[in-house]
Amino acid sequence: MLGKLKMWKDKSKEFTKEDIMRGQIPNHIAIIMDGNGRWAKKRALPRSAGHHEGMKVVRKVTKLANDLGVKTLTVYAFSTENWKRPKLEVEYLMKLPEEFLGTFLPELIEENVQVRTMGDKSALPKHTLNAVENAMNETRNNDGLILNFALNYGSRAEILGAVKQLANDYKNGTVDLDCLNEDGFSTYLMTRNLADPDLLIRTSGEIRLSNFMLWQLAYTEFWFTDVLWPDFKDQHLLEAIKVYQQRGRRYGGV
Ligand code: V0D
Repeated sequence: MLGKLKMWKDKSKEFTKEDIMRGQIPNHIAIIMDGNGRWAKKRALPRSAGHHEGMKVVRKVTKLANDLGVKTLTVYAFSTENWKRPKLEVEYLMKLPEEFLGTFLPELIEENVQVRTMGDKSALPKHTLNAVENAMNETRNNDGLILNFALNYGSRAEILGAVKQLANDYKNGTVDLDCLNEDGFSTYLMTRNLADPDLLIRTSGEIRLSNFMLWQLAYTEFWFTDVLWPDFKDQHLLEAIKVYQQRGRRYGGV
């Protein structure tokens, strides 16, 4: 096929794990894993093939992040908007947690990874929910990397839920508005026990947040790439962290 020229490789952008580990490692990395459908289309494969390939990349990235000492990895697996996709595609996606965990849960346990989720799990099919809850139970006492799957997650729904819960607590008299601050409010969010992300990665060339962690990303460094999620390699994660390390983190001060 024409136009399939190999892209120029910039050697100055290649890093080893050891290079990266000499610098500051982000505690929490969040990833919008976009481009699975486009990856499949380029190969004349069904979209499901792209999702399946993307699933394997989640496993690889989890391993590298854990090796680097990242504490939390949040991945956007299914958004509240994704229900609008064709029924068969949604059904396929809902089988991926079982397949992922059926294949990788023993390794995750071995590596001391803790599986968690955020999002409205009540709408998930029973078979999906069972697999996910089993993994959370099996890894509950692990204290290595937290692998946090955003599943049927939307940030506005999360914030609205928090506000409703807060209004309820106000009515009950269990919250004092004069004492409520940002930290207090954030305990109503689904990320209640997690630090805010230090680094957000989005693949596939889209430069937007798509309703992902709007509150939590207030001070986060963003790294966007044209690479499609199934093509995302260790080297890309290392490059994203390198860029993070080179950016001064200033929080709007001097
Ligand atoms: C498809 C690319 C792992 C993005 C990654 C239900 C879209 C592969 C999981 C997974 C999906 C979720 C929970 C869990 C263990 C694994 C997953 C979905 C989609 C949507 F406990 N990959 N993955 N879940 N894709």
